[in-house]
Amino acid sequence: MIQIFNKSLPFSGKTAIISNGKSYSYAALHQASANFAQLLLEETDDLAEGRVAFMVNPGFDYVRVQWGIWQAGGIVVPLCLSYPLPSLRYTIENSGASVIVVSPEFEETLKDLADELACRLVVLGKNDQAKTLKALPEIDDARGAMILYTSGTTNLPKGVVSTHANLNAQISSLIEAWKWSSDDSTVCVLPLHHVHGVVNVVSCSLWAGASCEFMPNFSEKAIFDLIESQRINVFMAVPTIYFKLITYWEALPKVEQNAATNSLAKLRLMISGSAALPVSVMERWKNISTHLLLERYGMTEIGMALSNPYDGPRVAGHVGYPLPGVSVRLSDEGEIQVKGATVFKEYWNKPESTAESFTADGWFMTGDIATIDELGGYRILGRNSVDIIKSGGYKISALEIEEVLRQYPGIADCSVVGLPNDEWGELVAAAIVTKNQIDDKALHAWMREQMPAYKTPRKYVILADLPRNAMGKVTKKDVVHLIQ
Ligand code: MCA
Ligand code: AMP
Repeated sequence: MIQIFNKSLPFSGKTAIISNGKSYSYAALHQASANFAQLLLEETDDLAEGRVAFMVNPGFDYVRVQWGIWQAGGIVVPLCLSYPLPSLRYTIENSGASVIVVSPEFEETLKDLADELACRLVVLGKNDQAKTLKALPEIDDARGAMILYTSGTTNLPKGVVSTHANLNAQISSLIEAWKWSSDDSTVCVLPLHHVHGVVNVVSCSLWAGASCEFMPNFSEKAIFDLIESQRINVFMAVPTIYFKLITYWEALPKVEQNAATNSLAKLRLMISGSAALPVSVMERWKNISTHLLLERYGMTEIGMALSNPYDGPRVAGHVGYPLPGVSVRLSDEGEIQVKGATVFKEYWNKPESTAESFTADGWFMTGDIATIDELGGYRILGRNSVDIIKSGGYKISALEIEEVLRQYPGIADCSVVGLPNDEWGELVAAAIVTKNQIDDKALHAWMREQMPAYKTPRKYVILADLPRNAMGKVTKKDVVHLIQ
């Protein structure tokens, strides 16, 4: 049986999920996900690692679909809700999904694509009633469970395949390190096509028998209201979100600031990750909330690897120590390398990329550069690729954006870089060399149709030529200086 399902069985009477103003018990989740598995098994006894892509709103529906796919033996491929059609098409085609599940409002978006690719289209609330009642298949831990797409040093995102064993190891490590229990309650404000939201928040809370509330859209006010209602005691977010919460709190009248601070102080745990937490954000948040944020480090391919201690001292600018069950080392060049049951199985259909990302003795090469202090604590210094940008906690490939930009009429050459930015970590910016006059607004609007908003450049600077080294290679550090 799926571990997370199994682990949560003793909590059947408790609230598992709060979404759209409704509470759902674990029993309701068990029942609804088993029903969804039956629907997927109408024409087969086992999905046998078939991919099921789903574009489903955060909340009870998302989890019942996710658990249903797992129980039917399939691999979940969550789609980003803000993706424009070309990005959705890429993910669905690349993963070879044979079934697409949508919340009703996404039916129109994906109907034609489902037809074209001969995928079965399941619309929640419309054609999602199971007609069969079969024994659910036995799921071996070694089976693929999830494919998440991550941008890397290639121009197109790669699918990271994690097995059930990988997810079980990732979740149980965090349950132990951060002392999750069934007394906890949290809120998910993060997107559900990445590890931070899917594993750290939703899966950990449900594995522990805690409750998880969902917020459909990010809203500073809604987060403060929820914290003041004292319905949650654990909160996780990316540094950009803490920056936004600080800005919001600073604009509140004094009496509301005090009320917010009092409620924040009652939380058990506040965590930051997915991108470097600036020391200034950590200090300002400590003054506002009384919490010294627990910063941790992870990656789609490995889940979480390093974490500041739950009980011991948390050091600003440091990401702490290896998590339970995770082995971490630094190469001679200072690269973080990781081994253990949490490490993913493979890049989907990319055996060469998979092989290239491991050392000969089986350690995953993260591409992040760090140092270790005398106590064994890690501090991230940067990345070994200038082509990877982190903005708002999202990993973005400069090469992917350059590839798209080059297709725009009038662009002769381009170079995409990340500019340091207090709020977003890095801001995506493009230096472009043009053949004729280009209207920035039209270019930006076109880019928004090609890729999700978080990937599109926020600044375009026209240069006569791109700076290059003696070998003719564009020197991105110089691009940053030229357009900053
Ligand atoms: C959005 N906007 C941006 C960016 N994103 N501007 C500059 N840079 C950006 N990156 C603009 C939009 O275009 C819009 O402006 C305005 O901000 C609001 O857009 P919206 O999409 O509504 O943004 P938001 O809802 O305020 O989102 C901010 C956010 C979001 C909540 C911080 O970026 C977010 O959810 N980030 C978390 C990503 C995440 O979960 N990463 C974890 C990856 P306009 O209206 O003018 O267009 S997993 C991972 O990294 C590993 C495993 C790990 O360690 O966790
Ligand atoms: P992703 O591929 O979206 O899973 O992003 C993983 C990357 O996020 C890592 O390789 C790091 O570069 C970065 N990252 C995650 N957590 C931290 C952190 N606490 N400090 C600095 N970088 C981080």
